[in-house]
Amino acid sequence: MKINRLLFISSLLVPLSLAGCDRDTYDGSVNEGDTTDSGDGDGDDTTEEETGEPEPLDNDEDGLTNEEEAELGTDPDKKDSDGDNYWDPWELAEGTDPLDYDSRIYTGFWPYNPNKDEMLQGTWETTGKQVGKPFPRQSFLDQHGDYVDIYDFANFSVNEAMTPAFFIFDLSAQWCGPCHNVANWIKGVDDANTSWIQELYPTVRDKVHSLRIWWVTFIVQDQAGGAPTLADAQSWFMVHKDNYIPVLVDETQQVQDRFLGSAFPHFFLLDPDLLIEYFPPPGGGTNENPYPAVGLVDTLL
Ligand SMILES: [Ca+2]
Ligand SMILES: [Ca+2]
Ligand SMILES: [Ca+2]
Repeated sequence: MKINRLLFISSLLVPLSLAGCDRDTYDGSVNEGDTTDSGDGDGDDTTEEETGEPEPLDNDEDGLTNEEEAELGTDPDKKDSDGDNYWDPWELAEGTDPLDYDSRIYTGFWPYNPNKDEMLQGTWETTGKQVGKPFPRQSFLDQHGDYVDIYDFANFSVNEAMTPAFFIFDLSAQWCGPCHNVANWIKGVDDANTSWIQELYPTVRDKVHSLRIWWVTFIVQDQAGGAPTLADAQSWFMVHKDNYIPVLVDETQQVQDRFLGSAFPHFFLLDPDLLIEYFPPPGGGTNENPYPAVGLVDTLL
């Protein structure tokens, strides 16, 4: 079974890598697909040309015309007028101020995916641990107190390889010592509790910090084993501060109820579209590879 899954992941990697070249990306080409018609309209008899009406200019190709930007006061030559990583039209859509860096969609600078409504929409009814099942579209409270739509992370590709990032979901509990050790390891601590993890999975830290992979920590239980709150994410972030890692609160414990394995910490993989890529079988860990999903990140992603 494990070999089959490995082959499955390997077979996916090539087409996904190739697809990444054409896929919408976060850093400036998201709307290229939408603006191609106006950009290459010279050779085409477009409706506008037939009726003699010129295409409205959109210098920065952010989706807002120069005229609209003049009215709004945003920069017609910058997709992101205030430099907070969020394009002007995204901020208008989400109700933040495109001219104020401190008013931004996510305090944590998480990505924003303007195409998320077009993705396969997972629900709690349709999701599952089987390969290919979509993770539910849900907003979770993060360590900064923002509700984060998990689908905003989909198909994110600003890493050096320009391939969309896979996900490793980490289900941790506040009371769980090994969970805290893993969080320390990822952020870069080398001590007696973390060095063995680094030896087993030497490339994973760098893959997280170069955005090759999204490491997403779900706090699914508080110190007493009950439902977690914002305070748990905040204290987790204070202790294990790593700005690359969203710390999400499983307030309703639905993530735990649907996805917890046989022990904490528990890890599974999702592809860039948030479809289950690998879910470890019960008792799948070994001394050589106690966290098989982390092992796959190390060897394959
Ligand atoms: Ca514009
Ligand atoms: Ca603009
Ligand atoms: Ca902005």
